[in-house]
Amino acid sequence: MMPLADTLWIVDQAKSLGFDLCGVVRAEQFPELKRMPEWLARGYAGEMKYLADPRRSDPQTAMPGIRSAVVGLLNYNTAQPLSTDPALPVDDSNPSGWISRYAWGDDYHDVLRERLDALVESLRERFKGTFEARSYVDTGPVQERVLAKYAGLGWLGKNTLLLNQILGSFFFLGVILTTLDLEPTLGANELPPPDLCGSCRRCLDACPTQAFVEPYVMDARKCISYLTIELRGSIPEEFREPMGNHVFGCDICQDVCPWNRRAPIVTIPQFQPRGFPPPKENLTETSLPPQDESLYLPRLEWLLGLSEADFRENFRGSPVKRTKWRGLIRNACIALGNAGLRPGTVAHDRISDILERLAASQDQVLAESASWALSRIQ
Ligand code: B12
Ligand code: SF4
Ligand code: SF4
Repeated sequence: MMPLADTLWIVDQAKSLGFDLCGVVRAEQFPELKRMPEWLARGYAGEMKYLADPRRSDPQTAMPGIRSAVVGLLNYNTAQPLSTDPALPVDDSNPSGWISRYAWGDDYHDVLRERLDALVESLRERFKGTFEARSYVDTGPVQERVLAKYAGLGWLGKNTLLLNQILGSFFFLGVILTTLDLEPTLGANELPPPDLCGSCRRCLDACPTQAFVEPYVMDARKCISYLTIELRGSIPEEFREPMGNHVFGCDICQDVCPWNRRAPIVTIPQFQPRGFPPPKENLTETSLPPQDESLYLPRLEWLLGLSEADFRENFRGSPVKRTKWRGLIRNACIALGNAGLRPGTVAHDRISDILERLAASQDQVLAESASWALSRIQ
């Protein structure tokens, strides 16, 4: 095994490349991973078939010759208020949707990959000889939170996320899997950070779709993040009303977490909410009044009116592109069905027109979602 000094050097190097924290862990089958077959057998993964890859249950099989994983953590806790903040502006005649904090700016996969690749480069400069080192952000056949826990970066909370006593949970994880035999960050007799959830159960009680079947266990099929991003078909009826104004992801089980209350704010430009200038063309007296648009509380009517070309342009290099135009419009329909629009208002007339057009679409999912929204606002 390589000396501890090499591990300390890697951690320093990761921090100098902009990671908030970094830890090294041996590739082993940690206890949490043994529950994976049962979790899958219960059907909790829904359509996320890739989660059944058996390598995900045992890091020793994730890459030929693997010995260690380097885990990098990057904070995305931008300054804007939380989705649960009672002071958020509410305008029934001009309703806004909620896009998850992680998706306001540039795609985190790209931001983290760039930093991880730079770290791999420095490993190649420092460590001579042949070794393999591959960087992954979500894409590797590993469970990043479990590796991060045993790399000493935090504990797995009742909301299933990794929490850190200082940083809370609004951060991303990325890993480098390597054949280098690195000394782990935690010593042989050291345990990972303790679980500080205690008797708290705020996340469990606040989840609008009751996605937690018990503390630490999620039925992902019920999570708004899954429903708005991963699910391709129609959103099951029972979840539509609980979805509220969510159009992409959900932050509620993190927003209510006491460990996020005093978490440090980041100013990384790539994670700040994207903004768009108001459209200049084809405005009439009855058009949506032009204003600067933002991915922080975007106007639902603006989202609903985006063409496929607008979508491609606005969401290039953004996490939102994952749900595709069709997914975002489907989600905006559901959110508008929940928005309490008052009949007889100009906004109601305009939105009804767009929904009626969508209800006549050849696309079954869009047509059905728009019809549902119309049935709720008429
Ligand atoms: C699939 C996935 C999702 C799915 C499933 C979520 C989940 N909790 O697993 C969906 C789409 C819902 C999702 C949502 C989100 N995600 Co996500 N997601 C992933 C991904 C790609 C894989 C995670 C995975 O393997 N899940 C599978 C299950 C099996 O894992 P599990 O919940 O830990 O299940 C274990 C426990 O239940 C345990 N267990 C303990 N007790 C018991 C008891 C019983 C009876 C059983 C059966 C099991 C059990 O055993 C299970 C197996 O080990 C990771 C990236 C990666 N490659 O790791 C990002 C990741 C976890 N996601 C992330 C983020 C940011 C989010 C969102 C915040 C995005 C958003 N705002 O919308 C939400 C958060 C929702 C939440 N509370 O988790 C971050 C988390 C960072 C952090 N602080 O932890 C990650 C690490 C991505 C990244 N690169 O940064 N995500
Ligand atoms: S992200 Fe939202 S829907 Fe998903 S588990 Fe957390 S609170 Fe529930
Ligand atoms: S809200 Fe409470 S129970 Fe949930 S993760 Fe945070 S501390 Fe743990």
